[in-house]
Amino acid sequence: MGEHHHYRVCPLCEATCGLELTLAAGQVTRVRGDADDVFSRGFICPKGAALGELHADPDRLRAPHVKTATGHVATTWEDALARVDAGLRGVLAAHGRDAVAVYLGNPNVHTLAGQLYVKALLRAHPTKNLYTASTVDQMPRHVSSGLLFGDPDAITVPDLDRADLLVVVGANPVVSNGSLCTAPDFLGRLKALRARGGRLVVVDPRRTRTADLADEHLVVRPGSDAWLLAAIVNVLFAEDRVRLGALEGRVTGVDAVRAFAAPFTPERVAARVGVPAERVRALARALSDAPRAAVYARLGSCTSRFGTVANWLVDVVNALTGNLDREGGAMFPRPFFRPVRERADTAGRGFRMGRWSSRVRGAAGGPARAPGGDARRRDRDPGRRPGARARDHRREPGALAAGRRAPRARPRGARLHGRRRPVPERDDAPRRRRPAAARAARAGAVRPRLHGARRPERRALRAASRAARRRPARRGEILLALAGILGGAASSWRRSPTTSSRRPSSRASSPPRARRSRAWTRPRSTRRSPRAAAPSASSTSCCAPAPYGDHFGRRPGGLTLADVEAAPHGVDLGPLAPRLDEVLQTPSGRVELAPAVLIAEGPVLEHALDEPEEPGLRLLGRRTLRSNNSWMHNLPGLVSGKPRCTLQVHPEDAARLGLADGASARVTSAAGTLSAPVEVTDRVPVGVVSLPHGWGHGAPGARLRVAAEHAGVNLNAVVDPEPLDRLSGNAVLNGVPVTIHAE
Ligand SMILES: Nc1nc2c(c(=O)[nH]1)N[C@H]1C(S)=C(S)[C@@H](COP(=O)(O)OP(=O)(O)OC[C@H]3O[C@@H](n4cnc5c(=O)[nH]c(N)nc54)[C@H](O)[C@@H]3O)O[C@H]1N2
Ligand SMILES: Nc1nc2c(c(=O)[nH]1)N[C@H]1C(S)=C(S)[C@@H](COP(=O)(O)OP(=O)(O)OC[C@H]3O[C@@H](n4cnc5c(=O)[nH]c(N)nc54)[C@H](O)[C@@H]3O)O[C@H]1N2
Ligand code: SF4
Ligand SMILES: [Mo]
Repeated sequence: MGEHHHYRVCPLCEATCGLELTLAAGQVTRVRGDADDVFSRGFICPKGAALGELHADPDRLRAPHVKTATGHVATTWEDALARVDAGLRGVLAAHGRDAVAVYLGNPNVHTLAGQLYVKALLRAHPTKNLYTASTVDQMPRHVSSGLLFGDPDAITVPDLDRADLLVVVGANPVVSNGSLCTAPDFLGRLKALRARGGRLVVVDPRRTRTADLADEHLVVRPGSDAWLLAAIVNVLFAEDRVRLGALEGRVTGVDAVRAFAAPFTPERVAARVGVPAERVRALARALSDAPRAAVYARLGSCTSRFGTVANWLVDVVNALTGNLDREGGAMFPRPFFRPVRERADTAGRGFRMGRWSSRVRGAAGGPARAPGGDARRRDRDPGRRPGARARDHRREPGALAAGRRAPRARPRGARLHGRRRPVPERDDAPRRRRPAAARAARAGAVRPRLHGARRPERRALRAASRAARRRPARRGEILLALAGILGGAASSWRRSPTTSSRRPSSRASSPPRARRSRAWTRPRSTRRSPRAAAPSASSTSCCAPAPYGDHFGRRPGGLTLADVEAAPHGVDLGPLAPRLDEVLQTPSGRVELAPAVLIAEGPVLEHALDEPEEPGLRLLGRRTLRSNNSWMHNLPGLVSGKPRCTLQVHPEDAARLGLADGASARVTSAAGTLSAPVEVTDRVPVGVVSLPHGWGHGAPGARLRVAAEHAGVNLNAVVDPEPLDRLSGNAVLNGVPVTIHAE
């Protein structure tokens, strides 16, 4: 049998690299970067290259499992869904829809099915108790964007390919491949920046691989970004360096920002930030002098107590230096799937915060509008609650999870093990779901893989579909079936999930197995493919009504799905362009640089400067090139080599604490304790230790044989779930105070 090549988009991370898959005899025999891909140009990382191995992993679950007295047992999807239906129906009837919480894990945002059908599920089941990985990740960014621009999804990305100065705060894109900045081959782009005479500054407590590349590395104390950025703003005003550029007249609140920053002189914050005042001042001057500069902040800036303040100040600095919405600065990408809004001016409804608080512990809700939500449906959009507190729902009657490994993803996740769960949960099932790329390549099961880079640094639109679409992707079917169940459409999901919410079945009371109910697993010509479903599941998700689309023929020359399908290596939509007026939805119709809730944080931030720091070392997480949060650890090709789940300790701390390289250390925090092997290294500064997250595969019942041999420990066993970023409810995952003892 001959070889076939298929072009797909890697579903593992935001870089969205184009892949060339080689198939022979139904097996993926090779995965390479697609050299002709308009966006990634052949780049691939070790995880993408391992997709074939992931596809073939014998431990990957290929069927749903139900929990029995003797452990988890494989079953059919019909049976699994019938049980979910039976279990949830009772809970919904007795306690109402808020009794069923939903947790959405990270992979949902990397597949077409996730993007389309999760929306359908949430619309069918608008529970207040929605938890997502966003609140252990990027919620501060959404809140600050909501307040500044009126849209929590209006997230600026650095224009990497044209910037002269890039300041990276709390991100390690050389390893993570970038986040909230879709840019395949981030490393290559950073090298290109330097090669054209640009400068790279990295702000990170650890000497990361990105820091290795930088012209300057500011080794900050964990959790201190808000002070550093406030001091930069302070210098911009004090030295009369504020230049709004094209933003002149389109911004409110400049004076309030000046007053906010007044107390935070570089001298005042130096000790707390851990960087001498002169270097802070020099960075502010460099940002103001550079022809085109961008501050880019990510995970490390979000997972701290002042995460929202820090993320707000990032765009404040971008605005005050004239770099917001400017080429080479911090720009707004134009996603292919958002509708074009016809409107007379830039004013909108703005953004409200926290509508409810948790019934269980009074935790603040997330923003009123869920990221990814559509402005027009604000009132029905359930918003998000702190993922760090999802475990509160174990005390409540129902919980449903999609695409998550929450126990390892959330603070104190370890505690979830062994808890009784009310329904056979989906999170047990998908431990090794087929990667979309490899899966899409299976002959006969190909569906369009429309992939518009989520927040592209350069926009690209790609479809990877060659064959006719015979049936919806399994992922989509499952999500629609769950939507049918949760939407109270009785058992109609058995007939056809795509229509279930409109056609409740009258046979709901008959025993599930007695019915002929395999329609949803069997392709039918009447069934709609994701492509056909797209306009109804989400009117924004098909290319026709979207910004580049032909608007069903009304805009000749616009893109059609056929154009996209005819370009297996992608359609290049050109470089980023200024588009602030399209983005703004604030009540004033301007960039509201000084939202009251953020200005009110000034005294809190100032007071915190003088608070004595908690004693102990500070624990940081880290990502490694061959992991993807909690997964990819069951692949021999990725997990072999030096142990990666090590506790990095600076040589001076190691000597002081009597810790030898390779020996075991006990790490204790207010939340818990764990043991890990020590790696003595100056990649971490004195006073800071680091352990990667996503490990701890030795839990009873786990059936990942390779991962179990390299189990590692779960960092989140010692991450305290109590502290949250006040304004966004984001978990404080980094800078955890710990004590360490040799064992
Ligand atoms: N290989 C790999 N790639 C991944 C992932 C993975 O697990 N593995 N995960 C994916 C996901 S879900 C995401 S969200 C992205 C995240 O991608 P990034 O945002 O690049 O996140 P990290 O690589 O964790 O880098 C965060 C950095 O912040 C630093 N840091 C910690 N605390 C502070 C602080 O208070 N201030 C400052 N300035 N820095 C701090 C840490 O030392 C770390 O180097 O990566 C994605 N890509
Ligand atoms: N201490 C600490 N904790 C962290 C972080 C940190 O930096 N430090 N990072 C946080 C971040 S940024 C994030 S995003 C979260 C991630 O938290 P989660 O999203 O909960 O974790 P992942 O490991 O990405 O979980 C992915 C799971 O989904 C499965 N999966 C893959 N594809 C599919 C699919 O198509 N369908 C379904 N149903 N399942 C699928 C995978 O096999 C895996 O089990 O972790 C957070 N936790
Ligand atoms: S960088 Fe991300 S998208 Fe690219 S190959 Fe690696 S995992 Fe896949
Ligand atoms: Mo994430």
